[in-house]
Amino acid sequence: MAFVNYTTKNIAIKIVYYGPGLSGKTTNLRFIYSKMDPDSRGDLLCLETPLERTIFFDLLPIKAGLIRDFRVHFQLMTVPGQVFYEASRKSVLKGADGIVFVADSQIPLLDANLENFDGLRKNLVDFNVDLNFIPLVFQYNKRDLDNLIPVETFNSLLNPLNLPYIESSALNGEGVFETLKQIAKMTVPVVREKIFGEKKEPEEEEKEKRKEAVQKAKEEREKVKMEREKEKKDIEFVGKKKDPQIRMTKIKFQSQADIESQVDKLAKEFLKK
Ligand SMILES: Nc1nc2c(ncn2[C@@H]2O[C@H](COP(=O)(O)OP(=O)(O)O)[C@@H](O)[C@H]2O)c(=O)[nH]1
Ligand SMILES: [Mg+2]
Repeated sequence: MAFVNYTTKNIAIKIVYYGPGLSGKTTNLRFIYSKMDPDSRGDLLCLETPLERTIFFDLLPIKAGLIRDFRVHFQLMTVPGQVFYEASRKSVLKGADGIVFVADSQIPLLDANLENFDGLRKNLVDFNVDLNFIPLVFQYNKRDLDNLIPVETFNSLLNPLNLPYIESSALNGEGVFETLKQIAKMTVPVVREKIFGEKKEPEEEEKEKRKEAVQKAKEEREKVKMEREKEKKDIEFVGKKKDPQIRMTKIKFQSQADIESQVDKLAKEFLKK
């Protein structure tokens, strides 16, 4: 749920970039950072916890427009990708107002995308959030590469509700701002409703329709998963590129509980600026 400061008249909206490891979430934030006026954005923060392996996730605060006479800030956050960081993924997800699902379009990564998406759904259930009703945008990333998962496949497996999807090449900046605009467009009215008015429950019929569509996609995903288990190949990732122009501020956290409170604190600090 968005933070509101009634005294300074600021609203912070949390957008989480979710998706499997190396799908391009950080690349999205880096591109946004590099293209935005320093007055309209904060530092790109890179958060790490000293677990067995260092994990990173990123936070980029940006300013954008008004809701009534409240200034709107978006907190763009990424989640750590590795399978064993489910707990960290969950704490980043807590209180998300909108989600961008960044899928990796490389064919060998279809399973990773599907698994990660199922994980997203499960993690939200624990916060009593239904993925069918939270603002959600799909970004099918790495479209500049060869050997791609067709958009139709993605849509039938992940996107039975026909939500907005963007074909992107985050590395080249293609589709990055389009994605951000789309998720902002979907999230702002929901936040506005939550803060300034009654939240309208979707009609029962609409609820049922969405549930059915989602169930069908789930069954299809299971089928694809089973087929692909049989033909698992080695996965090749594209090489990491460092962008020397981007300065990242690193913050170390001591524990899982710390992550949540630190993220909250950072969000509130940015509201004062
Ligand atoms: N070819 C290509 N590579 C990309 C694209 N987006 C990200 N990458 C690369 O994929 C790797 C992982 O990206 P990163 O943003 O760190 O993934 P994250 O784990 O989701 O944060 C990096 O080497 C990126 O340069 C893209 O659109 N096309
Ligand atoms: Mg990352």
